This record gives sequence, C-alpha cells and structure tokens, in this order.
Amino acid sequence: MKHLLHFIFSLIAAHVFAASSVSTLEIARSEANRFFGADRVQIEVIAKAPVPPEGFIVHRNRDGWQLLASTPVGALYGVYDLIRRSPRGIPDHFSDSPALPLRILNHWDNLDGTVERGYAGHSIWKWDVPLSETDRDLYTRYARINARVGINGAVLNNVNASPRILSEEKLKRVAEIADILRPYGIKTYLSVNFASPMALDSLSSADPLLPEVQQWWKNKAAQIYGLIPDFGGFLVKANSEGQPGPMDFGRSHADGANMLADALAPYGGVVMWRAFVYSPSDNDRAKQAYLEFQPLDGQFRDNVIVQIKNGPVDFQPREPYSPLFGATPSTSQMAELQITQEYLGHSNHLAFLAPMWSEFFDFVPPSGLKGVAGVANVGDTDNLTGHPLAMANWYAFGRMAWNPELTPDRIAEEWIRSYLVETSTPENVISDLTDMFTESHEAVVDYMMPLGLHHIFAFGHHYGPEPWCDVPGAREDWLPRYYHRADHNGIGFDRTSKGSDAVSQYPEPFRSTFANIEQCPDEFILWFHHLPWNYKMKSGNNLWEELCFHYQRGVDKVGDFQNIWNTAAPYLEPTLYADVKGRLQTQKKDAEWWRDACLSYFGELACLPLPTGIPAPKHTLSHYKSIHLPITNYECPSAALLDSVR
Ligand code: GCW
Repeated sequence: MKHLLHFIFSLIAAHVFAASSVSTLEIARSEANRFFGADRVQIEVIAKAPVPPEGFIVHRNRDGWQLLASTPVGALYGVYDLIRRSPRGIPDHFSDSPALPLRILNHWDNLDGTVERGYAGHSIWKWDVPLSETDRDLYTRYARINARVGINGAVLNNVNASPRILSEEKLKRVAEIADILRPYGIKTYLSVNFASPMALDSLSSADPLLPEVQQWWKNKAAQIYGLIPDFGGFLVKANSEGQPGPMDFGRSHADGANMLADALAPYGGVVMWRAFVYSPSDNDRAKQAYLEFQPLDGQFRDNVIVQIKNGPVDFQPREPYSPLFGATPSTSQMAELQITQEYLGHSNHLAFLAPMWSEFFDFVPPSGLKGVAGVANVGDTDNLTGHPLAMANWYAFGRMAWNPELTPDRIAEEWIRSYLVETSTPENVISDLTDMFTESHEAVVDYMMPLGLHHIFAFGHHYGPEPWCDVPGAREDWLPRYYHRADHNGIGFDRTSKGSDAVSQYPEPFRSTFANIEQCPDEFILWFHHLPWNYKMKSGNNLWEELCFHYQRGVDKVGDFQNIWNTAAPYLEPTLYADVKGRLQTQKKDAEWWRDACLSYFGELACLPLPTGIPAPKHTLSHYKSIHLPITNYECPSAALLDSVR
C-alpha cells in the first residue's frame, strides 16, 4: 500500500479540477483542518489513481495522514472516515469504498410542508417563499450529516407526488436546493406523478406509448437538466394506492418506466420504479409485488431500477425479506427501507433499526443491488428527527448503505461515542448504551407484533394496537384481521401450499424452511403458518403462553432501557437526557398498552388464562377498543394526549 501510494504520487504531480468540484475539496480540507489541526491531513485527489470513484486510501506519515482519492467526494468521505475513527484510534493504513452505488434518502415531503409519516415537524424544504439564510444553513447542515455517512442522493418529495413539483417555479427551487447539496456529493432526485402531462399541460392522456406523451417527458427532462445538469432522476409510485400509472392506459409497468427512462437517458438519469403494489383482488397482499413484477423481468431499460420494500407487505416491525429480491436477474433492483418509524412507535419509541436492516442483508446479498433507499425521518424540529436518538437511524442507514456488513453494535457504538456521550464516559456505560440500542428493535417487535404477527395497528395513523379494527367499507387487506386471522381455534396467516402459497415465491432453501413448521424460525411462524393456540412451540410453551411471554419481555426490556438511560445521565447533555427520559416513559406505557390490549383481545379468542408472571390488563377490552387518537398521518401523538386516553 505504502509503495503503491508513493508510486502514484510521484507519477502524477498535479491535477486540475473542474470548478464545480473545487468546493467539495475545500470542504474536505476545511473539515480535516478543523478536526485535526492545519495540514495534518494531506489530501490528494488524482483522477487516475486506482481508487474507486467514491473511495479513499489513508496512510499515516510523519506529520499526520496522507489521504488519496480519485474524486473530491472520495476525499470528503475519507476525511469523515478519519474523524469517525478517531475516538477509537486511527489505524496506520486503511482504505474503503461503498458497496452500493446509490445511497439515497426518500423524503415523503409534500409541497404544503407536511411530511407523510413524518414525526419530526414539518418539511425542511420551502416551496413558496424565497430561501432565507436560515434555510440555506439548514440545508447545508442536512447535506453535511448525509455526507458524513456517505449518503449520495435525496429524493426531495413524496412518492404520492403532486404534479406541481414539475412546474417551472418548483423546478427552480429544486435547482437552488441541488446547488446547496451538490458540494457534499449529493444528487437531487424527484418523485413524479405519472399523470403529470395531463395535470400540468392538459394532455388528454398519459399513455406511455403515445408520441405526444413521450415528447412531453422529453421536453420536461430537457428543462430539468437545463436547470440541474447532474439531476439524478425520477422515483415513481405508479398504480398503487390510488396513484396513476401506465396500467390506467392498458400498459405495463415496464412501458411506463421505459418511457421515463428514455427521456432521462441522454443525460444519465435513472428511473427508480417502485414495486410497492397490491391489487385488492389477490388472495394475499404479500404476493402482489412478485406477481406483478417478476413476469416483467428483462423488459426494463438499463437505467430503470425497480425499488422494492425490504419485506413483501409494508415496513412492518418484522417481515421476512421480499421474495422479489433476486427473482428478476435481468432487471436492476434496489431496496427500500423505512427510517421514519411509521410502524415502530413514531418518534416516541426508541427503535434502533440497524439490526432489522442487518437481518435483511443476511437474506439479500448487496451484490445483487444497485442501491438502497431510506424513507427519511427528517423534519424541521431543532434536532431534525424528533426523538433525539432517531438520529442514530439516519446515521445507521447511511453506514449500512455504504457497507451492509457493518454490525449493528459497531454502528451503535460509533454513534454513541461520536454524538451522544462525553469523552470521559466509562466503557461499561458505553457498552450498556450500545446494548440498549441493539436490543431496542427486538423489544418493539416483542411488545407490538411478536412471532411474525403483522399489521395489527390502529387504522390510518398506525400508532397503537387495534387487532380488532373494523372500518366499514375498508379494503379487507387494510384491516388487521386479514393479517392475524385469529379466532377461537388459532392465529396466523397460512402462507404454505395449503394456504396462499406465498412460500412458493421464495427460492430454496428459504421456501422449505419457511413452509416447514418445524424449521420455520419462531420470529416468522405466524407470518407463514396458522396455528392452534395450544400448539407446542420449540421452547416447550404453548403458542398462547409464548405470545404472552414475548409481550411481557418487550415491556421488561423497556424497563431495562430506562435504567440504562438513568445510569448514563452524568455523561449526557442534560436537556437531551430529560427529553429521552420522557420518551422512554411514554414508550413504557405504550408497551404496556400494546401488551394489555393485544392479550385481552387474543385471550378472549383463545379462551385461555394469562400464564403466571403476566400481569392482568389495566383496563377492560372495551376500554382499549374505545381508544381513538385524533391524529393525522403526519403527526406523533404527544405524551399528554396518550396519557389522557390509554
Ligand atoms: O407504508 C405505506 C404508508 C403510506 C405510503 C405507502 C407507500 C407514501 O402507509 O403512507 O405512502 O406505504 O410506501 O407508498
């Protein structure tokens, strides 16, 4: 390594940068100087250096470190890596580069400032007023947070996209934002509404095979690239949950995606076409994405990437991986993860998500993916994420998008040391906090939906339990009973060949593992099997008892987290300490609410008593059924509101 570096440095003495890249390098230099002292990190960017485009090589020398990259953004990432490593000691030589080329945040931000499933205030993007210095500073802060973990793209608006995002006025604003993000290595993308030609310019159709529609998109692409030369491309939610799409005109997803891809291709743009679809007619929603997309393999243009949610249903606290991954070898794929906690207690609950994503990557090799998108948890509150510790999820998303093999405890520890505690914090406190982070997702699964249960949330806003939920006229597959299928005989969704046969969409060995009740992991058992209440589990408990113990375990864990947090108090910033302490109290009460409500409801069906050690529910089932939170789909309920109802 050392020799290689010297060889490269001696070969190429000087290098000239394009004007647009100078500022990235300036940022890299100023970050390095600020953190390590003037000129301690010697940065060289050599276009021909044998370093991957966003990668870097670092080598310790007499005066500090020598950092080599082939692009300015590689240098910037190298500086941030040096900074990140410093609390644990920086090795003499190291190099790194991202595993996935696209590492993108998906904002579900609306033009009116609301954020769908956003629990951290309003959108940070301003659309209707001139940008102030404060806005620009915020965007720079946002860009820097992303760059520090290698996130290199941002889709600014909601996949439920307003056509107006493509109006000239809004595009000019997009260009202003793109100018601020660019020096930090972040490309800007937009979600587009498939019917935009009809909505914006009164075309009579958005049929992707009509020449005038194709021309409309070509003109639009030319306009966008005139304003934003490095625009990343489009994200599209089509023919899903009421959004328009090519199927409205009798065309396929491939027809629609390819038309947009052709418009973007001359400029190097990509189309990220979402596979989040589920027709109301199918007998199992979990099969739908595969059924619609697998047969289209090979029909998409090279610059189309099918964006698939990690699980086959919808960002549930735990899902098996979506069988669509790997099922379209001739089509590019990317994964969509959800950083915002739509189904994980919004910004009231601590749920560190790296373990969930790590579990996903255990099933889906990153080598088969073009990228990974994360639905952002960012809003305009002071700490940007609502729950102060939810910043660790934004961080973890970036770190895992860069390297999906990083372990959750390593990521948690990095974040804790860099952003949470004082440098004097004893190792045992750091270690307890790390455990708290890494165990928190499983705790949430335990007190909400253990053993493969899913989608038993309150209707609409998805906060709190409602396994009994019934909304007259609602689609069956929007109601919890569709998913838990509990009655006096048992509980769970039979997805074996005797049921919906969703298992057959999985390749071996997963197909057999999931289908075979003896082999199916406990955490997915009720996802794939319908079982009698007295079914004997691997632990020796019957299913009912096992369910009760999981709910209780989740509640107990939150109690442990409260203790860990209190012990860490002397090493934490007091306001942050108090904020999280309050949220943990809410989380504990919510966990008890989930346990009591779900066990009351399922217990009534099972006709079985609570096992020893499980406390009697605080209220009657009818009380739990009467709870309705008056909140929208972009709001986190306050502690006071929750205390007044549960
Ligand atoms: O998770 C569901 C959400 C919707 C969301 C949709 C999607 C943006 O409840 O709010 O819409 O998925 O991913 O398109």
